[in-house]
Amino acid sequence: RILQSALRQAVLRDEFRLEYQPLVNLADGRIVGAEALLRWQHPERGLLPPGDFIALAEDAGLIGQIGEWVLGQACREAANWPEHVGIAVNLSPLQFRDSGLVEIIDRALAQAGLAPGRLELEITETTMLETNSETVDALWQLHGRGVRVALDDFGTGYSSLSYLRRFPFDKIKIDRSFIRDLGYEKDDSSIVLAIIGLAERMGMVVTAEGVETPRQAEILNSYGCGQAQGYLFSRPVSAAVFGELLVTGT
Ligand code: G
Ligand code: G
Ligand code: MN
Ligand code: NA
Repeated sequence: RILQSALRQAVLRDEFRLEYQPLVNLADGRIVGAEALLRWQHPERGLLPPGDFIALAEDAGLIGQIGEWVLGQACREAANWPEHVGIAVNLSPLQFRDSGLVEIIDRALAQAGLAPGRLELEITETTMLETNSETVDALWQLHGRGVRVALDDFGTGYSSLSYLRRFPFDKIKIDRSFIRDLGYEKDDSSIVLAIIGLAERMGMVVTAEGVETPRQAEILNSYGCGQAQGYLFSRPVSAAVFGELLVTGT
């Protein structure tokens, strides 16, 4: 069990790291961006995944501070990459509700010297449940600056198509549970095809998550899915290794 006090110390001691998982353009396999994934370099337990401590960070009131560090670090590291390579950052519902969010993002971009169009914010459907006029306003402000907004884990939460109509989403990320049995489960193929068609007509990019096999990639490409992410291309890797992937081209 991890204690709040240990997490507080981790913030002070700067024990967090980001790993990066490539997002590839399905048609040619080229890297077009990365999703930043948070890890805690615990002094005794080693590298801990976010599932082990994000909920605790939220309960302890630390997610704002940690999330701000994530945004700053992700923007700084992305500023070293070629301009066509973007960076996606996951936002906790609590960060989303913070009235200072737009300012925090402005500052992260300015301090890193990163163009707003290279930053993408990943927001889950569950997060969208808790919207109010202020959060909606923040989304539109960020969108107005050119920051991109992605609806993450699409299809798993309380999916409401009205979100797509009311909010400025630039991208849908299809949850990996729909990708897993692609080509074997007829219903999954229908759902994935429908999401891709919907996104296309609404001018949104689609990313398929959890792509693990060449067959899944092939099917998704034939469906017209623009981007993919998953172990087939790469696991989440350190900034240094991601930099090498950018040079060698996957
Ligand atoms: O890295 P891993 O594959 O274990 O990611 C698990 C989940 O943790 C992801 O689905 C993502 O939503 C969440 N996550 C990863 N990094 C961050 C982060 O920086 N902030 C928040 N709030 N969640 C994150
Ligand atoms: O933000 P999100 O919940 O989508 O976080 C992505 C999570 O999915 C990370 O925990 C990452 O390690 C995991 N992941 C990424 N690619 C794959 C994959 O191909 N297969 C599986 N099973 N998990 C993946
Ligand atoms: Mn995500
Ligand atoms: Na996801």
